[in-house]
Amino acid sequence: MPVVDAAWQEWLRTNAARGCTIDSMIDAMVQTGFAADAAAQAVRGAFDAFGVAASGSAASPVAAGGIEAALPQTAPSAPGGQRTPYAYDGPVARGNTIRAFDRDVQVLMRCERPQVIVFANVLSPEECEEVIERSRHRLKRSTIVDPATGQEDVIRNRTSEGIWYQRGEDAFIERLDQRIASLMNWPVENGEGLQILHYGPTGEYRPHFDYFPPDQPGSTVHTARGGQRVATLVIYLNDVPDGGETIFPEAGLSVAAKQGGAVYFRYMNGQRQLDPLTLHGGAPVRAGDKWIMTKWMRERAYV
Ligand code: PD2
Ligand code: ZN
Repeated sequence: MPVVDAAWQEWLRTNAARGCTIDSMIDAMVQTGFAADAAAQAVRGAFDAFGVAASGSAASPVAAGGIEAALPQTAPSAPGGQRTPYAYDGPVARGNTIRAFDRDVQVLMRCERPQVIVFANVLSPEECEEVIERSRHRLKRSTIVDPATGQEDVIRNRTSEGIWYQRGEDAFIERLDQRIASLMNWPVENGEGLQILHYGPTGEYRPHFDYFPPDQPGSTVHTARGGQRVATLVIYLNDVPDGGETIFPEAGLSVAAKQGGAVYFRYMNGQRQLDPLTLHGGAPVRAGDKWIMTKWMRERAYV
């Protein structure tokens, strides 16, 4: 089930302020997968929190002038006013083994809706160790993009520390960039720099979308360079003894963190539709710690 994250908070605030009715907002949330009681609680909470006078049912006029109640704007999980179902396509090669630049990578699992592919052997154990050792002393508390402003903030939904490597920063990073681009079958210049994240015990990343919500004003800051994100590859740099899976709550899917393995998911297709089924998160680490390396690909060159 979806969660009332920062994007939903913003949606609740804006639509309450626009004069939408409680009932119409609850309906919109239920249509995107919320349980009715959870939606009712979130909407009533928003009217209380933002001090907006509630306008009752969808049939009642909203304002003193008798104006019809505004309809809620598109919900965060139905991006861009998308009416037709998401059309699944994808660039990743077929087959059980994929030659990715300088390495043979095994395919362990493919899911069609959402499009998720699990790989083994993307990095060798030695390469994983090298990335961890290079990064260990440079970690900073992770930030997240505030959808309203586009600014990067430390937010409690993500309890991890991280660093970024510029694309092609040195020969080692460049080789990894090339291998990943080859595996994702997307131009290397469309990739953001690699991000390394470390989660300690209990560390987690609550469910979110990796694409920038088109309806949020803050997204334009991020899509100005390279356009929208289209796909993600999360590579696991160590084995996590318990917890720390990458979860896809809408698909009922979870991927365990195994050293050198990776999970790929694609959320923007060739028609520029966005796939809300790619809601995903990092489950709490229950034992040990968790290191990942993430590559986000854009629609155009990210320069
Ligand atoms: O740590 C993860 O498994 C994870 C899950 C979902 C990381 C990210 N998203 C991310 O960095 O976007
Ligand atoms: Zn993510």
